[in-house]
Amino acid sequence: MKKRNDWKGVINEYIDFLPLDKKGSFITLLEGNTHLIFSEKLSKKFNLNVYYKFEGLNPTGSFKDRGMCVVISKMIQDGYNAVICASTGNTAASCAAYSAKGNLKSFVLIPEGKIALGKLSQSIIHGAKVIEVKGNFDDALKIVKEVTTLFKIGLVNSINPFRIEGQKTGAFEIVDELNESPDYIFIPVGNGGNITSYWKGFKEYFNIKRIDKLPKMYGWQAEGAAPIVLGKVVENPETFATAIRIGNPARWKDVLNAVQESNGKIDMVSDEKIREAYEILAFEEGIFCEPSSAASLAGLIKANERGEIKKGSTVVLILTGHGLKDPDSATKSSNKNLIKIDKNLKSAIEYFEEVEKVERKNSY
Ligand code: AN7
Repeated sequence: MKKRNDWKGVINEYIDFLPLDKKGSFITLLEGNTHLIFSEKLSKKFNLNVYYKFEGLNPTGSFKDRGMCVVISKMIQDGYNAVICASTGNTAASCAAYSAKGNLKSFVLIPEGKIALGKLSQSIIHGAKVIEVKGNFDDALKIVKEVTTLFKIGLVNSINPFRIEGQKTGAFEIVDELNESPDYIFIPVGNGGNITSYWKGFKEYFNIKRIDKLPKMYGWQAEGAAPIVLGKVVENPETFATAIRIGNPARWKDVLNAVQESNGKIDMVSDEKIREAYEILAFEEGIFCEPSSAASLAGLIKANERGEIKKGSTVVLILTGHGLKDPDSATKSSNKNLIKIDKNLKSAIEYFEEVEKVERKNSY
């Protein structure tokens, strides 16, 4: 496994697998090399080997950085000086940061009032023009596609294949660390760019015989935004996992292809179950991911309850974004842990003794 201090970012590490001009210059914030954290608790509980790939550890706090460094580098090599995307927040934040580094102008279209605060603040501070659309992500993406046919502004959503190329490096890293393919990948699905990318990455490693088996891809949508599971566009998607609040996924066919080819599954989990998984990760594992990322764990719990996962298997859950992106969800979820006391020792003593029932020291 590579040490962090000599990691050069996903482009330099995996250039032989990327369709970029090797002699050109690259934009990198040293993305990738995220932790693969073994879960003793879940492994024991489920009789599996469970790992979390914590993508919240990327430079802007989500997996989007893997694809964004590649697509921004490509845009610069192709002579663009402005880029645009529609976003539920993380693509926008990543686009803003890499554009800042690459001296590109960036425009991000977001659904008004429906993106997490951290993501909005990132987009603003990195200098993107943040355009709020009175509609949802799907409306914003439609506008972006049309704008890029009219103006010389590069489209950096995951319909751009260079995004997929960069994001597939997540699969390479898992194999490089485990030295084999896991049996299952559990991953949240919004537009389906990431599941498409992971599947492409595993297949490429399989084709060069770096691995001799392929994982089953299990993709998870939120119940209120599950067009692929339901087999029809959802006009008004709703979920507290705002990152995957998408009703008409851009990579729909590729998602179906990944799950069918891999003998996996596309399924959905309720907001209640996503919230439970989000809390388990934070309370029991010490991992703070954003709500959408917890769909991976909610999915594993559901699939395991149904007996779909073979005991002893190695399972990797992709935790796509950092919990600090969405402070509101965290404080709302855990407000029972927020205690108020008066400014005197008496009320502190009352709290520790009567509420928490902490034992007094003998010497006291
Ligand atoms: C944390 O930022 O679509 O299935 O515009 O931010 O590849 O879309 C975000 C998606 C999962 C779903 N987890 O990935 C956007 C955007 C997090 C995300 C997804 C997103 P895809």
